[in-house]
Amino acid sequence: MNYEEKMKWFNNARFGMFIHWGLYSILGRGEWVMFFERIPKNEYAKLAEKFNPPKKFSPESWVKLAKETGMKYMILTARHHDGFCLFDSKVSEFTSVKTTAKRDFVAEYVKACRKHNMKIGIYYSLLDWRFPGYFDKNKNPDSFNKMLEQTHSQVKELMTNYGKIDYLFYDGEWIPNVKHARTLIDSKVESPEIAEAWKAKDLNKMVRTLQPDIIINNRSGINEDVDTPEQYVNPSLPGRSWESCMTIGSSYGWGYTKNDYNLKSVYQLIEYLVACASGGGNYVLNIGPKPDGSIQKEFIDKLKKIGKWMKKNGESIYDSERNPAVLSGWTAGIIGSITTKDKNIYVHILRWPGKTAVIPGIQSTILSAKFLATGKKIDFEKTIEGKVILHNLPEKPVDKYDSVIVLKTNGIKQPIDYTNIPL
Ligand code: FHN
Repeated sequence: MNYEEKMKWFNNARFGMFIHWGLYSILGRGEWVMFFERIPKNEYAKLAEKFNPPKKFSPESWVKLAKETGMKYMILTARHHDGFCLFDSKVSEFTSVKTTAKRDFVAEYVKACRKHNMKIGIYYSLLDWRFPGYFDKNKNPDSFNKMLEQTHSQVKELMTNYGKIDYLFYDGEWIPNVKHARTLIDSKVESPEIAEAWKAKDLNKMVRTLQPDIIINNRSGINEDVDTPEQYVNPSLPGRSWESCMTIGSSYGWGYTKNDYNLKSVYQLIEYLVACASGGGNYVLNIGPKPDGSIQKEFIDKLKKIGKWMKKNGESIYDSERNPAVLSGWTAGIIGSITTKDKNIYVHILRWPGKTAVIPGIQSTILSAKFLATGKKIDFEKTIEGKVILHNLPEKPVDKYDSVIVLKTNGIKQPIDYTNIPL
């Protein structure tokens, strides 16, 4: 298949689930606990003896929740920076198959995804804190090279032993004292020195040979297929695929964090989802399951509420085009955001204005206006300079979070821009 066909499922998905799960989940203080608390690797490794989710736990419970939330793909941490593998590896003893759990969770995860027609993403951290050479490549080249060998061997295992993989999410590409351009602020720049250090060209060539239709993110030092802004929304240039990944709680709480009270509201999460869809990108929301595989109740409640909203309004999110609207910024005035698809303009009213709503910048000819969730028609007028004014709206918003109104156009796409309307 050609590139556009390969990217189609990703560019239409708009919504995915990230899963950070591993030994760190036992401690409940986030996935960087080994690093931040300077836990010696041999002491940290003992956690593998306690990592033994009950037999009744299955990753299928995560997949079912993702489905109910309206998500189309998932990304599971096969191995994070701590080096512990949730898969069977011939080049490491530090895996969930060779320690107490005696389970290949990646195998169980991919099986559950396929059963529920969920696209399969694998997260793999290039770095491994257990190798001293990672922290000082020049002082300890042998150790760095052993880590590099492990990385190439394990990526090959993941691309060979688990059937068709749809998306490879590299992470942990940064190396102390090696020039690294990608930052969390700007995820769109390549890092040739990093790519060279990881032999990323060879690595990705091997990946694409084993998985010809796979999508690879931009975190091996090479841009590949997808930009990955993290904890913020920043649309890539038109024609470039992108996804914003985010935690529900604090930024370093990707792995289970027991007492993280700084959780985003459902309202905020939907606003971010709409902002991504408005910019023609995806929103990947993270869950950090507890060590037994279960997901904390407040996360389940939030996701189910988003799922209810998606059931009624998903049409305004899935397959959305990159919206040329000046209004597309998610802080656009009293209204909110606009997503577009085919002949429709979807107005996401996140801040209900009352009986009348003014939507400036609509140049297209509007044939009708209605509420997406109910189909109820709305009285509207279109002014000469491109304002759509919605009349006789209910006093209260029709949706607690985001009331979506569909403006049907005559199909002739016009730019959505209100800056040409004189003040
Ligand atoms: O260090 C990791 C972090 O633990 C988490 O996995 C995020 C998710 O994209 N990536 C790195 C921070 O940028």
